[in-house]
Amino acid sequence: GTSRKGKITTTSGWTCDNKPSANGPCPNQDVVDKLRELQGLHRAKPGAENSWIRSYAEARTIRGVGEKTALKIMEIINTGNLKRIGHENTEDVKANKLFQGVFGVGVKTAYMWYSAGARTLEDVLAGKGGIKLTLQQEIGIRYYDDINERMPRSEATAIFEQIKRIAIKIDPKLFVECMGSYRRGLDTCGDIDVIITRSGEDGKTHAGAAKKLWQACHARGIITDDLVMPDDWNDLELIYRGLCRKDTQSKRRRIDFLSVPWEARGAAQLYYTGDDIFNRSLRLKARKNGMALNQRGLYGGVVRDLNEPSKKTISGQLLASETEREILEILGVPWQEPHERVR
Ligand code: DCP
Ligand code: MG
Ligand code: MN
Repeated sequence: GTSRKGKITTTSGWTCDNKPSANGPCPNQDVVDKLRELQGLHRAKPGAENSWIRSYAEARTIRGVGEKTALKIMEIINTGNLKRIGHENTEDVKANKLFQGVFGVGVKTAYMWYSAGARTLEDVLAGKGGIKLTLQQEIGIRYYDDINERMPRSEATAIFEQIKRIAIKIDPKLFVECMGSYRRGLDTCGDIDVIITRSGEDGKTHAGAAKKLWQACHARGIITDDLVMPDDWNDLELIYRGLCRKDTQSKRRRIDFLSVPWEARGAAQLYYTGDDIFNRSLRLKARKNGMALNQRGLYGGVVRDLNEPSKKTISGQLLASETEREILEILGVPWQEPHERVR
């Protein structure tokens, strides 16, 4: 992928092509072969995209790919196997699924651990076959069950209310809002997605606000562990990922911070509310109309390389970014409440 650590892109760690690497043959060669087959099929279709598939959402937006095919593609990506061709519940599929439940672990690392002889998380922790863990992976294993469990909405509310109180104390002009599945009104949340910005009308920016909030949340024991730190806490746009808890008796939960400039809040809200399929369809709509949408704004006059539609030759001028409404209006999409933006 093109993702920079801590930046907003998909989280897939897809790096294999069907070439042997310096470390020997690609460990996911079977998956690559299967995806290539699919890619070949979809290239032949009008309007099909030439890009790698990273998520169910992406798979789903390829013309001709229905729910079933998309699920199969995700299955190949996530497990390295396709049930339909008789690999269900084999030892390797089970171990790979288990390992990919560790935060930050994708097909590649899971396969490495399996190849080193590990079959359980205990094996991995014991360093079987010379396995070396990053700090992030250690935390991911220590709180494996907590992290993989969705929390009740009430717990997300309780955690977010504490964070909001802290934010207002730091600076009453700070704007913090709980996004993602929470804003869409779901009754369980996989994590807590907090957007952080600050009205800049007094000439001050939000720079440094996220860092202060992060430090204060640590000091109060709300944030307990860091998983992905931003490149620079003073950046005007940054992402942080960690663990938090409601109180000392509660389970660890995943928390994400997204800090953006005030001017970009609408685009960021739209992106961070999702869901991912809704986002994907908005982006496609923008693209079809010579525009481009990302978490920073909606851009017009975007000219793309005909052979590589993902490459922009002219990056275009900003059309809207301050409010979700403006962006949807220019896109020609009727307003949808967050709870309506669902798959
Ligand atoms: N997002 C996206 N594409 C991705 C990842 C995220 O568009 N590949 C956007 C849409 C998501 C939002 O970011 O709704 C938050 O991401 P989460 O992974 O936290 O997803 P949700 O909050 O929607 O679901 P969950 O309850 O599982 O956290
Ligand atoms: Mg979420
Ligand atoms: Mn999240």
